[in-house]
Amino acid sequence: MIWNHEECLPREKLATVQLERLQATLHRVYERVPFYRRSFDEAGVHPRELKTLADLRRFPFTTKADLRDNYPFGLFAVDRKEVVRLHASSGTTGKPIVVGYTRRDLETWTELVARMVTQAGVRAGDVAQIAFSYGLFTGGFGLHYGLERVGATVVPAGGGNSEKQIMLMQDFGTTALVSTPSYALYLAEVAEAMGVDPRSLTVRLGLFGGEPWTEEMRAEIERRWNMRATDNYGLSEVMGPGVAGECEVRGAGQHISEDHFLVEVIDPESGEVLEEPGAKGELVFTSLTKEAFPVVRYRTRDISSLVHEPCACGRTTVRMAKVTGRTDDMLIIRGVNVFPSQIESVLIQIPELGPHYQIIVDRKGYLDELEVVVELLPDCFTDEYAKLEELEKKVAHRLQGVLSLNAKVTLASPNSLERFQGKAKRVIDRRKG
Ligand code: DLL
Repeated sequence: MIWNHEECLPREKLATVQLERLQATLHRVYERVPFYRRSFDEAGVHPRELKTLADLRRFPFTTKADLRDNYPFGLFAVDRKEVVRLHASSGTTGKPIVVGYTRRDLETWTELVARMVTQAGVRAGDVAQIAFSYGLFTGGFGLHYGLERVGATVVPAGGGNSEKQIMLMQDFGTTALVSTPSYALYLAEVAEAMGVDPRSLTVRLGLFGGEPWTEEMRAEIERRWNMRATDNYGLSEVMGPGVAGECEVRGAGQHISEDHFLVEVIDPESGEVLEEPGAKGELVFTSLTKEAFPVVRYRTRDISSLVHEPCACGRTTVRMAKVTGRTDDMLIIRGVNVFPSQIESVLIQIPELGPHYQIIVDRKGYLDELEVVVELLPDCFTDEYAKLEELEKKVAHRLQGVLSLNAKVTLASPNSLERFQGKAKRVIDRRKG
């Protein structure tokens, strides 16, 4: 089912719409936001010089540091009085990144989330339990209004209260769970500990996003819940959830709402736009319809690639492949680039291990050390030292195969590692500071 015919515009028509909106956005920020005027002037470009979509390359990037430097409202393109909602996400320093929405922005957001949840398979009459926190994080409120718009019965459970989440699922007949993928796995554990088999619940669909996850983790969630787990992507700076989401075609990737967000993939080192179809690089977004907080060439630091072939679902928008990590969470350990998602995909394939783990990076002398602490499944827990040692060796060997790096593996007893109700914080880098 398609929510809005604009998801299926012929590509030439879409390009026309994008160009018009892009020109309007550039003029708008140049006139209204001193930061953009300055940065365009410094780069020697003016909005009127943008004649084609490709001309956007001549315009400068915007980074998280620019957002931080203009904290809190410096990048707003409307008077603060027109802003009816604020959200925030973590910055690189103590202060968060603040984003604002006008009434029309909230309407656009609602429509884009309605699109996204429809393409994932939510229908009127579904009972959608939102286990994202409602607050400055865009997850809770962002999903909420779009789900209501499609006619789902929304259960605004919020983050945390895990046992209660399970009870609500049982009593309300929840059919769709909305959360981070790691919380979905945790909730399965909580249910099991309560003596409830998650597979026996009515949850048939998961809408997961907010953090990177692997295909292996998807398979694990689907197995434990007997549900279809879908991925959706967004970031506060660009809007929140609803930037992109998977359709019902398995493995197709996430359709980007290109009539509202122009996407580029760049080489994170050189900043050059990568033209080859399927090239992997950093996603860069320009908003096309936002009023309060437009962004021009915002560098997401998220690594992905684009799929341009037409999708069997009929939508004409490009799709993004699963995000494999961020340029800034990439760990460099003894000169080797390591993405936490690589480690996860190894761990999750080893049947004795549970889905909870921690990556600790430290420096001993001049040498970086990688330690992976991972929980054993309760059934595989033993106090036979030799068996544990053998398993640790096996895990280390598999990690070596994927990372080309020796890792110290520590098996932890079941339920000993910290659990997260929002985004999991799995990397501890002790080399910093
Ligand atoms: O996490 C928005 C969101 C909420 C998306 C709920 C989906 C569902 P931020 O807190 O600003 O916004 O964090 C954005 O999270 O740049 C990615 O690095 C990461 N991220 C978000 N969704 C995904 C995903 C929300 N599906 C940052 N896969 C982004 C991988 C994701 N990473």
